[in-house]
Amino acid sequence: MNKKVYFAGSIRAGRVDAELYHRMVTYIQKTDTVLTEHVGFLQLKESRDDKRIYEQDTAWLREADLLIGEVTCPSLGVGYELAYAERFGKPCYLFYNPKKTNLSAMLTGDPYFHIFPYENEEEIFPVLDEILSAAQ
Ligand code: 6K6
Repeated sequence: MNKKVYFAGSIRAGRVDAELYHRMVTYIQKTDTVLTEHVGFLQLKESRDDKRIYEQDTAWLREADLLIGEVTCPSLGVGYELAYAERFGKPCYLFYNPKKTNLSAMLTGDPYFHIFPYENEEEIFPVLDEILSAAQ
């Protein structure tokens, strides 16, 4: 309860799953704090102040209790965030739909990451409950 969650999902790499991100962020916000709720916004006001984005996001990663990512849409930014979170010892829980993507071996091959393949979106929410109710 009331964990600080860094939610990671594709932005410049494509917004095909933005509605799913929105539903996941809204679900997490029922019990916990999402530091990066903008990832789930349906209308993005894209900023080009990239230095500010990098500095804010890396500060939030250091502040977060855990990272939850939806990684079906491959994103360089999300990949960077995962390596950064691992470096700072933040637990990382990753969801993806294997019917839509072949996840990188750099994630599936790294036992640090907790990876949850799903076929239907409804499978995600009970797993989120378990993740968020576990003591860190
Ligand atoms: C404003 C509102 C929504 O987005 C913006 C401006 N852009 C970004 N703001 C904050 N974080 C960002 C932005 N662009 C990328 N990121 C971070 O990288 C997010 O935390 C995502 O998890 C990840 C996405 O990387 P790309 O490579 O797909 O953009």
